[in-house]
Amino acid sequence: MRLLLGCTFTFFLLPFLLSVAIGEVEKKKKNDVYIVYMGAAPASTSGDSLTQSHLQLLTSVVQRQEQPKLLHSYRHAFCGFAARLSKEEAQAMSRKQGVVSVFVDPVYQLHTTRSWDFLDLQNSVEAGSTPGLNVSDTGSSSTGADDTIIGLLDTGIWPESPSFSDKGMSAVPKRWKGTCDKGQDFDKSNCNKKLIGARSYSTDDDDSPIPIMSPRDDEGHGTHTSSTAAGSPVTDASYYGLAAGTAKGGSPTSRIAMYKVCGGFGCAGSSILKGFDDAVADGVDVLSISLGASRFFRPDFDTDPIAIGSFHAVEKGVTVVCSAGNDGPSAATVVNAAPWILTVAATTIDRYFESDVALGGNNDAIKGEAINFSKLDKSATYPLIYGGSAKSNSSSSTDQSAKKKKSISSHCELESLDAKKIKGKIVVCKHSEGDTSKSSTVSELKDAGAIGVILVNDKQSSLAANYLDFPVTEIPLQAADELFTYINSTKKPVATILPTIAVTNHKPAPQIAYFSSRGPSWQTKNILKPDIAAPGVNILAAWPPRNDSSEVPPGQKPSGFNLISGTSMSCPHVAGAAATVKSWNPKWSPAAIRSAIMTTAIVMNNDKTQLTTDSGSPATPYDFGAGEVSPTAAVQPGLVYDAEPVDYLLFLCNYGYNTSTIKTISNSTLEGFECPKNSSKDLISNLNYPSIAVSNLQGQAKKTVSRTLTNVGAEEEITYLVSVQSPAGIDVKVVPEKLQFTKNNKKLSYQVTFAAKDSSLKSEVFGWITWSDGKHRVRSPFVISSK
Ligand SMILES: *[C@@H]1O[C@H](CO)[C@@H](O)[C@H](O)[C@H]1NC(C)=O
Ligand SMILES: *[C@@H]1O[C@H](CO)[C@@H](O)[C@H](O)[C@H]1NC(C)=O
Ligand SMILES: *[C@@H]1O[C@H](CO)[C@@H](O)[C@H](O)[C@H]1NC(C)=O
Ligand SMILES: *[C@@H]1O[C@H](CO)[C@@H](O)[C@H](O)[C@H]1NC(C)=O
Ligand SMILES: *[C@@H]1O[C@H](CO)[C@@H](O)[C@H](O)[C@H]1NC(C)=O
Ligand SMILES: *[C@@H]1O[C@H](CO)[C@@H](O)[C@H](O)[C@H]1NC(C)=O
Ligand SMILES: *[C@@H]1O[C@H](CO)[C@@H](O)[C@H](O)[C@H]1NC(C)=O
Ligand SMILES: CC(=O)N[C@H]1CO[C@H](CO)[C@@H](O)[C@@H]1O
Repeated sequence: MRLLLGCTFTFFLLPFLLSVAIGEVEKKKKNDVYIVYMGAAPASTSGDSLTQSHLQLLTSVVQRQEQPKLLHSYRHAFCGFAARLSKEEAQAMSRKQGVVSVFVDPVYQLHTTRSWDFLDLQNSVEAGSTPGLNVSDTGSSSTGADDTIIGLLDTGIWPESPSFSDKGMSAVPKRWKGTCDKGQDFDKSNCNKKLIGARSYSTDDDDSPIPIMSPRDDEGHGTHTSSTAAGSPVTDASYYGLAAGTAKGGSPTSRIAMYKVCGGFGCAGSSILKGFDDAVADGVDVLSISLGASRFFRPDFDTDPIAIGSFHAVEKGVTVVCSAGNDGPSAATVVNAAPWILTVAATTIDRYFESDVALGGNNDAIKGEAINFSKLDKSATYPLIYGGSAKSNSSSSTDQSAKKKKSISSHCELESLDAKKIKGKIVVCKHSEGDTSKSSTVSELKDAGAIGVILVNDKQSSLAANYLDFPVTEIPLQAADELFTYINSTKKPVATILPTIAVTNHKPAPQIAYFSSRGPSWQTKNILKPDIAAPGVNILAAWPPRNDSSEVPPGQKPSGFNLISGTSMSCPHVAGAAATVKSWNPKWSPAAIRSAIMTTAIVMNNDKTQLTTDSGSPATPYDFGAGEVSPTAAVQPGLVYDAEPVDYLLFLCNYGYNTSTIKTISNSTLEGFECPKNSSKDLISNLNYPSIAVSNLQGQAKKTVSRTLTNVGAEEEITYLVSVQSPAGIDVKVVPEKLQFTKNNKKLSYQVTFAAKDSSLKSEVFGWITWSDGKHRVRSPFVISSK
């Protein structure tokens, strides 16, 4: 008899119930919401009977007076539910047969850097230079591009935005099973042939008679990401004249389905799972997810709603693209790093927002970066003062604290400054990481009567912060000498802050944004993460045109576009690319689509040199994965590294899950599945991934990994040759060095052996393995680490 019943639950098999004395539990405090994850949904059972069995299971554990309630029942892509449970009930639940894991509903965060603290913004798919597909380049005559559907788990959508116009689009594909939820300020008429689905999820179990939940976007984030992924072209888009051009999504012909899983508080794991469950059942092709756990939270694969939901989505052929997080530049900060996810890092684009400082005398202007809506005169006539020269002398102090005060006054900590000295002046402040936030410092100075602020950053940032109507610009410390020399050289220094202009063709670009989360993954060093990089700095895309004073410059109308930043903005660029690849190659698996995107990525910037971070240091695959996405090249990769769901099960074996857990997690028809006896963390490197990661290579050791390539090119008989870029200290041998594909041989394997030449291997080194037929270039990064 099979021990595991997957999601189904049968009473007679259950051991007696733990008697939790629950009738007595006071109703004083609401119990936490828990997620009960029960693995794959059985193909044959109807949704309603599953919900019924979930309710039975819940009732068997909960013995309170009131009837327990399911907050959500997951029953399409996978099985489980969310409900309020006491700790004891949760423990009892986790011992039930068929239950994989029981965990407190986590709250995840959006991966945008935007916040008042930092009001740094979002940047969207660049107007004008969208890396969209030039269809005439692909050599394909198919017009399949119409019918891919991109689902987003996000904050909702502003359906009236011109980016969601369905002008010229064909009828909604017949296979679509989604719906357009009715809610506050939202109904069926808000959906069209572009926005074909919209659902929203409540985390509240109070039966509310008024449908306050609605797919309408109260935040802006979901509107921005949706239009970045698949927005229709909008001419004359700009942010108050800045970044003007045509705004369009990465796959402007794709449809959009919004699953609103986030509110002002963040994104509940229970809603995220419901979004996955519905999106898979509705029939999306690609999911774009710009949110994740905090990097300190570290849920494992069976307690992370994104890992769970995406596993089952990928099992059903849906490509899942997620943001890597905004916790860079520290190492090991990447999230959403499961090997079935395509994980996206953020880069700059070749546009930045320049707001220069003009000094009195015969000085040149100093280049600064910020967005302002100020009304300062263009001639340098405003008095200028350095915060360090404006310190207050009110309190008597010891040498020590005087010194400290001087340093904080140079950083314009308000209590250290003499308001009289700064009134009516442009104030120069140094800024370091860990200081009071820039936006707070600026608003305090503004309240104290300053007429403008020049921030001197000791850390370069590629974000143009938005200070609305107050004149502010930011310059890097390296560029500040001239400013300080000038201030020192005269009794009455004067300056002005010039209007912001958008400078394009900026070099070098792309660069890795400092905030972009970095590899390696904390879960395993044998999978290289992140996978790919895409634009995520100062991205222009659609925005709800709300009258919100923190967003609208005084005297201006609300803007239907906004500039914001984050890996949140990078993710939908890649989701758009994935939809494009899928539309030209409808039969490809999520792994093949990922491979196409990764092996065709770009690793040079527009200066024809190696990618760097935005502070100028060389970047590595731990920063950008396989490189910057190239949507056009990804359509025709030549070869792909494919993988099936069973490959991910072997990964889970090697990672440490046992056969019985894995059989519950996965499609229960895989009855014969057993974890190999030799399962080990080392064998994770053998997952047929488009990059290679090998850890623990110490001393003079060797490690061999294998890979299999599938020919997806137009020619059946074709020969590929390998070339290797090896790092110092490592011998890399590929066998064979030539792959000859034929009609009967679409798949060919090769082995790579990495040998440490001496025992002095640095913590990690990187290299590249590239297969080429003269036309296609199939490139994989690798990382070898000693630990
Ligand atoms: C399990 O996999 C089989 C074969 O791939 C498929 O036919 C079936 O629909 C899957 N069942 C579920 C519940 O995903
Ligand atoms: C698209 O590609 C074709 C052929 O390479 C080229 O002639 C055309 O100018 C390109 N169009 C755009 C908009 O880049
Ligand atoms: C600080 O000292 C200067 C002279 O050194 C004096 O003119 C000024 O009034 C003092 N300010 C305060 C707030 O005591
Ligand atoms: C300007 O003068 C201050 C002291 O008043 C000194 O610390 C600083 O190094 C000088 N800066 C330059 C660029 O001369
Ligand atoms: C914003 O305010 C203006 C004028 O106060 C008003 O006409 C407009 O309808 C408002 N827009 C929204 C979206 O509330
Ligand atoms: C498999 O792992 C789960 C979770 O760690 C554990 O509860 C279970 O007893 C294990 N099963 C076997 C057969 O080892
Ligand atoms: C592990 O065992 C499987 C059989 O279960 C075998 O095919 C495979 O070659 C083994 N791998 C290694 C690295 O020993
Ligand atoms: C984007 C923007 O409106 N920038 C403004 C910054 O301030 C100058 C005046 O100093 C305006 O002319 C710009 O338009």
